[in-house]
Amino acid sequence: MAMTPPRKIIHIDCDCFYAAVEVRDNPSLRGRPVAVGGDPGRRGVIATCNYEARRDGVRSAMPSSQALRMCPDLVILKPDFDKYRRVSEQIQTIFKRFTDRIEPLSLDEAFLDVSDCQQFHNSATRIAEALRQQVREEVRITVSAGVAPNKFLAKIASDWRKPDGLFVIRPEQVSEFIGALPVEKIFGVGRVTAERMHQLGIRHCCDLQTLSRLELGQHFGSFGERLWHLCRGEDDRAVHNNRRRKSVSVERTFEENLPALHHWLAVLPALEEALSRRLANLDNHYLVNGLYIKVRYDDFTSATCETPGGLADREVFENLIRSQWQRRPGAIRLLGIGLRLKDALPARQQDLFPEEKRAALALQRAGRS
Ligand code: DCP
Ligand code: MG
Repeated sequence: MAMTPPRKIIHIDCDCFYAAVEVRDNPSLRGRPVAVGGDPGRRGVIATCNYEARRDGVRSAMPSSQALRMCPDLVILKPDFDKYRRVSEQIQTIFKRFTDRIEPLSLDEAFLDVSDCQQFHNSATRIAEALRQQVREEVRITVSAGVAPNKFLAKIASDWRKPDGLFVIRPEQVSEFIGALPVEKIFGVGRVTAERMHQLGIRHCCDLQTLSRLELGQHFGSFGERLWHLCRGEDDRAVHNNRRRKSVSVERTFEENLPALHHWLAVLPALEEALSRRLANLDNHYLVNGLYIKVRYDDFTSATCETPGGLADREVFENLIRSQWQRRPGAIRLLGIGLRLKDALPARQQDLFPEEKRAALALQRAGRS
């Protein structure tokens, strides 16, 4: 069997992205602990913070009030998502100088497949350095990069020398690198799974490698098969350009918990309106492929309730909220609604599928209203 040469994947992740952009635009903040996030008096949380603030223990998703207690000098700024989107687009144009095989994961993160890039004699390491330098000079923020033969390892590598770092895992280094990797670094291994592994005496990927596929399946269910590959540093997922949006949703956190079903339902009109605005901003090559609601209870556990279907209709959301209340009544601090999306057929083919056409029209109406 002919062996295909290993891929050359770069994973780019901006350093404390929102905070870096804010400090860039306001030099008086340089050297001070800075966070971007919500108002501490209104249950706001930290979206991100710079490394000065991280030294005091401030972290993403921490309540802003707690962050201020840990770091009293912390400057908390309101997010400016439009600005971050513009900066993100500017970075993407730099990526496009090297390849068009780009898969953005979020505003500040992307995979690039540079296997066929002819610049720098096809050296992925030098391409990554050039990318980092061009972003630094033209956008004036720093990004960290990981270079590896696949996405899984490239993503771990970009984190390895953060901030402003580059880390390269060559194909011949994979087996040594992965063996020593703590299991917590595997994407999909959260706190609970890691704890279970520790109880089995498994701390590093080399320990996982001693388990058979069958044993991995017995301990970790459907994740077992994927784990078998990941703990060997294997990942054959391709870099998909223009990843399509899979869902669109809006949610609200309340200043006071909502204790009763009628309170839950009362929020729905405002959420629907916000969702419509979101939809209006999407191009319309999507069809609705399911509806869901999400709640977070006062003990911070979350739940979602979902139904298939193509029409984004008030009654369906109401029924989902009612079923969640039946499943578990109680006070909630957050409620969200969302739509699962799938790609629409080209307009001409829609005539062949009246159901899909109807759904597309409903989506457009929802977007306009
Ligand atoms: N973000 C957020 N809420 C979170 C995590 C992140 O709003 N819980 C936002 C703010 C970040 C951006 O997403 O700037 C990118 O997320 P990262 O996890 O990459 O975090 P940063 O880029 O801020 O920091 P790092 O230097 O660790 O990459
Ligand atoms: Mg980042």
